[in-house]
Amino acid sequence: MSSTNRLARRSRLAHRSMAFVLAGGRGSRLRELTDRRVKPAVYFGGKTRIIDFALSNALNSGIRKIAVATQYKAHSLIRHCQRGWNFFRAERNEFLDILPASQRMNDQSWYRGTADAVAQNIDIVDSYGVDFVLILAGDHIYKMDYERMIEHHVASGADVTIGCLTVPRKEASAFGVMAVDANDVITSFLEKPADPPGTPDDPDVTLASMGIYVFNWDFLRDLLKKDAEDPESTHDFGNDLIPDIVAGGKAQAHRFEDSCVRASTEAPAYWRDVGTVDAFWRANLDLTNFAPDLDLWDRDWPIWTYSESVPPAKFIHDEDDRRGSAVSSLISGGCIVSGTEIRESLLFTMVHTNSYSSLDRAVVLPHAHIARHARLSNVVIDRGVHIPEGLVVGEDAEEDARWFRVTSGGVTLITQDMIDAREAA
Ligand code: ADQ
Ligand code: ADP
Repeated sequence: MSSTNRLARRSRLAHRSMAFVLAGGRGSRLRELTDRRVKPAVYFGGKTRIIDFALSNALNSGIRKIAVATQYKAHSLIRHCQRGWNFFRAERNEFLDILPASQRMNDQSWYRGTADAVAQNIDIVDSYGVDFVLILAGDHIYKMDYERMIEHHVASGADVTIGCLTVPRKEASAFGVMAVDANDVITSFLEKPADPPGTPDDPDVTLASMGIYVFNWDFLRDLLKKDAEDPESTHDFGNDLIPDIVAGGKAQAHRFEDSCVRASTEAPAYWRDVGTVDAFWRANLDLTNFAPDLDLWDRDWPIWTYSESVPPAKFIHDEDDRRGSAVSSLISGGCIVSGTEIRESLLFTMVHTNSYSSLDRAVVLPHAHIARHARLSNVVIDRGVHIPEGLVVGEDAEEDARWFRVTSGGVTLITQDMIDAREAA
């Protein structure tokens, strides 16, 4: 096929597809960070939120029809999508539709599982008039060209195509894991097995599902209708639908390496589940590396978001001529760094720090305020927290654990409720 024809065919495939983003799960391992917002709405990378990665991948892949299913603590997520993801043109049948649980016609108002979140919206998906449905999770950090996955799906003629990556065997019990034949057709699938098997080539790694799927909509619609009637089913893709297809149909594995968008040709394929406070802290701070594996600077694959209109970050000397400074750090717009020394840290939008304070390996979410003489290291500070004058965190683990959430990896999570409890004591 000539390259012009190939391009034409590709752009038609994206045009004939929609992305259905599952954004309803809580993400309880992020602890207090998800007390008020669902995991996809959690901030990541200085300006963006976790869901922006899946949404941007869809947009950059040419997909202009997106539905986001929400239920748990959805206000923050819905507001973010309304503010930041409103540039689609309805005149060209482009949109981002938010589908909260509880507004559908039957009495089952809550989504019972991931498949049920789609099943309860069958009539809406029908109205989009698409041939292919790409099911995504709203809670992973990666860059991927989904159109390549859809191409692979069409070329192989599979019933479902599942995005997959290799993960260390000892981490694989959090995933659906699969075995494949020479053509990467899936021969067996186990959802979150206690003792995941290794691959034939390497006993220490496992081929794991990314929880993203491409279906022909006609096929998926029939499957969802059957599943809805099944009293044994938990109405979940990984638990119920995928194992059934593997047993009775054709499920194709699509390797993430084949369609990931890399920071450079030598860079590793980057995919992270920032599902724990430790992983969240680490992945944010990795962006301060000299050459981060996740490239947020790539103008060919931007991560779109809602961003507040704020002035540039400002660094000022205090009255004793101590320099407000930041090295090996990312400082977002609207920040004011006044006489604070900041090292290997990431400050989100509109953070304000005061004199005689220091921050080391700190991830500070938007609108936090750090008063004078605070010394904080290895911390995650929630949105809008007011750190009181003189607070020291990261030097005495026992004292930290009295008031704050200290993880097994030695990171301290600080929320306003914890600060309030400490002040009240
Ligand atoms: P899990 O990671 O356990 O496994 P799951 O809890 O099913 O994923 O959530 C998948 C996505 O759906 C998440 O984005 C979540 O927010 C959302 N979600 C969960 N329940 C929902 C509901 N009732 N309504 C709307 N959205 C909901 C899955 C697969 C595994 C695979 C991993 C990869 O089942 O096979 O390996 O993802 O992370
Ligand atoms: P944003 O969406 O701006 O990121 P958050 O994620 O921090 O805001 O908050 C999510 C939801 O929790 C919003 O509905 C917000 O109004 C609410 N909320 C934030 N802080 C508090 C609080 N201290 N008490 C009660 N509700 C709060």
